[in-house]
Amino acid sequence: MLSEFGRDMVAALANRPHAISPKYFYDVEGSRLFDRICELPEYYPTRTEIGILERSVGEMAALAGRAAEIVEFGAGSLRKVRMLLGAFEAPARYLPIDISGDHLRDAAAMLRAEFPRLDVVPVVTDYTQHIELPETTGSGRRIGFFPGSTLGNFGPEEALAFLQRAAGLLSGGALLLGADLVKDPQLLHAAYNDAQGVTAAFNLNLLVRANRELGANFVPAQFAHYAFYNAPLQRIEMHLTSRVRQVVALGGERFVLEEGECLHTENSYKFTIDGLRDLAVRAGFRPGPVWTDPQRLFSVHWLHAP
Ligand code: AVJ
Repeated sequence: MLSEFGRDMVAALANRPHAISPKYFYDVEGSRLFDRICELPEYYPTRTEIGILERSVGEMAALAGRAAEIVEFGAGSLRKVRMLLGAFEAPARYLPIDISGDHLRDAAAMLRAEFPRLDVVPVVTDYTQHIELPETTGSGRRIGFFPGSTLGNFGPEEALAFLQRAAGLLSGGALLLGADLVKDPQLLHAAYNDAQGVTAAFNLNLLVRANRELGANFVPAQFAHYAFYNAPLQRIEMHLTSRVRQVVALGGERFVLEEGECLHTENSYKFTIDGLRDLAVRAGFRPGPVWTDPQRLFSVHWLHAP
């Protein structure tokens, strides 16, 4: 029996164009490589968003009010949410949503130790699907937190559908959303083609994971990391390009990859501030303040959920 990853990888190899969800990047090694990406000189989003939060978390805290419940979509590193938990007035609950149960348990334990008065309620689920949350405590507003521009992994329709569901879950509260901005293509290109090759290793690790977890026989050295900015579609595309004609065995089937054929592994959409606010309005939010850095590389949006 193949896992969801197995079924999606078989479908990716069987269908043309070959494409798979970027959610499969994040096994233990993939998460470690992503943490290294966030430290790279070329990868500006993480440090820029942290700078924005540092400067403006006081204003965000005032908007959130007392005893807020923070719902984080995809609990990656705790660094950013710690900033909110430290600045908000007596936050009541933290509900991190993540597909990795192990990761969530570790994160929950750390935060309980650091914030003894905080009720930490991990929710193990795939936030790209339907989400069920426990009842609110009714003490304060429910504030969603979706940093890092992870929204950019969704296509326009999926992003709209996600935001519509988030608006429903957060009704009466708000969503605090990080969105990477459209900018000079050279800066975007460099951020996904770093000199140390960490992004390449992150992309290729998908094949290593498939070999280990699915018994596939990918030879990572026979694939090239290929990332470029598709300006008309406002997105970075990441692919793994077959360097030679090769045959891959997976789940009892064999798939031919021609020389130069691509497996599309990620889209990372970039936004304009107005484009993001329009999208939020269509999803049922009422846009509030937007914060950016002086170079306008990245944006953080307060979106009221009526
Ligand atoms: C986690 C989806 C925001 O799109 O920049 C980083 C993932 N991929 N380098 C991004 C990623 C390659 C990242 N997100």
